[in-house]
Amino acid sequence: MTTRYKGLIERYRDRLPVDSNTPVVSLCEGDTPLIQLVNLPATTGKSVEMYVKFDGMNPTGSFKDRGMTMAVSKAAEKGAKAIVCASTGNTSAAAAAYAARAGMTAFVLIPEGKIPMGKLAQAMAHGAVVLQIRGNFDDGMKLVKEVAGEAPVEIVNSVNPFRLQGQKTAAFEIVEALGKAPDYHCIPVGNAGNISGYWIGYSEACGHNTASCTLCNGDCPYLENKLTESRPVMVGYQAAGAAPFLRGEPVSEPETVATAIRIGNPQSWDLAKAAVSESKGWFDEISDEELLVTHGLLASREGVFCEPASAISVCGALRDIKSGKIPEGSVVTCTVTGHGLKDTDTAIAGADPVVTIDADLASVKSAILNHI
Ligand code: AN7
Repeated sequence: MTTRYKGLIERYRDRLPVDSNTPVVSLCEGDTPLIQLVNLPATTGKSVEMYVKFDGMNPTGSFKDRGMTMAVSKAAEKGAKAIVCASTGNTSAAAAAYAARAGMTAFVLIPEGKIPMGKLAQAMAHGAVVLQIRGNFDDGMKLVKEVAGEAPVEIVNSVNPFRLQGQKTAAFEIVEALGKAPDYHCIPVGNAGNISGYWIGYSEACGHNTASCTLCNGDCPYLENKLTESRPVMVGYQAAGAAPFLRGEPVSEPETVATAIRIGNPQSWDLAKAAVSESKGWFDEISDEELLVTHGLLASREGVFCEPASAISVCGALRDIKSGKIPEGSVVTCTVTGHGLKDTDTAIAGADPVVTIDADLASVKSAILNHI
């Protein structure tokens, strides 16, 4: 028997809407590390168990691969020849890679000048048709929904329900790794697909065994096959300049250094609101300054190099642990959504400068002694 890991569709086939007719398009996504933080939790002065689900370790460097393997496999099942998405960068990278593998054309709409080079390079290298629009993500999303009615292209943004089906598997992996659900799950919120996907996953993992479940109305298909007994409290963090859930309405000119979540009109509004209210969780906002500090600390104190948007979950969790909103003794998981190599410009701008010295022993020695 081969033990080679073949991606999340094969791993969770019995919990996903696929059958023997579905041509599985996979890059062995999923099965990402759940890394316990060993240095940062102590900075809160409280005792908690804190983990990051490092989904930046997926094949294209973000959690989007989980949804994209499902969306592109289902598009292939329908015989689609082309896919389309709007993106702040990571969805376009994932769409481009999975389309390349499936022999499809990917059309990606990105906001001009607002995605980091790593993500642009991915879309271009995988052969997507990159359409840079003079507008933001929300403008692109609107156009994608319109064009899908006029041209033979399959939308692979998270308005495509298969995306959330793939993304729910991260919750299964966390429950399996911990042997139970965490007490709190903290996550960045942009277009609000991922928080919605996690809630589906955590709910299915425990057979929706809570009184009021908007997902299944008490008729969970997995009740007989539970992985755990409880669901976590869901906490969604937004960048302060792009925080429609805090404002209670769409934001027309979202702005943040965390370009991945520079989104003002989240498509999964209702699902995300339901996840937070059903779990008795909350949304909160984080300033660019705060999230950049945590972005630096995750890399320099924990060895976890993520992109700025991804640090917001850990930043918010640390703040809420310190204030006691998340109680001492809790098991807290934070999704770290994308890899740091996606956005090296922001990382370099925030790090200590490179030291340039002459190529001789005395210079190297004195440089070392200066830093000890
Ligand atoms: C690193 O790529 O929307 O709340 O177009 O890339 O599910 O949207 C990216 C979103 C968090 C927010 N962290 O997740 C896109 C896009 C990273 C991201 C989010 C994104 P959602």
